[in-house]
Amino acid sequence: MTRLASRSVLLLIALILACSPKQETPEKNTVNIGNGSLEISNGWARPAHARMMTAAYFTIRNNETFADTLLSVSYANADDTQIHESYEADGGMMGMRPVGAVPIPANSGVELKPGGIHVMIIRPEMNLSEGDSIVLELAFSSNELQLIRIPVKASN
Ligand SMILES: [Cu+2]
Repeated sequence: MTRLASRSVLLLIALILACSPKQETPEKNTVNIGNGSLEISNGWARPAHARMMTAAYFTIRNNETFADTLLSVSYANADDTQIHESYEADGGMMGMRPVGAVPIPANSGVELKPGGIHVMIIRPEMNLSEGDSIVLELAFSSNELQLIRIPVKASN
């Protein structure tokens, strides 16, 4: 094998490893940011087939005396990740729509949950099965980026 070809094989292996949900940097499901001023806990994501859609949830507690904002959430192994809110449309039908950001008031918290604000994972590359875990990257206005690892399960 030429040197270039062996490099290509190594690159391919690295790409395969990078795409596996279980090979990402392990992070805890409960994280404290900035001496515990911001706490993220109780995260989970629903199982999904590859290329479909699913939702993820977690609780954010802000122990600071100033407000914060969840600017965005991303899952690396999906086409897109959006923050959505559920709402009751005309006729009592439930719909959902993207929200730009989620305010987290001082000394308060926000719970992302079914029927409320949630993270929409759009077209994951692989099946997300019960027992798997995924890493989400959260961006806050007060901090740069925070990784959390959350389990995949059918209900909380
Ligand atoms: Cu949604």
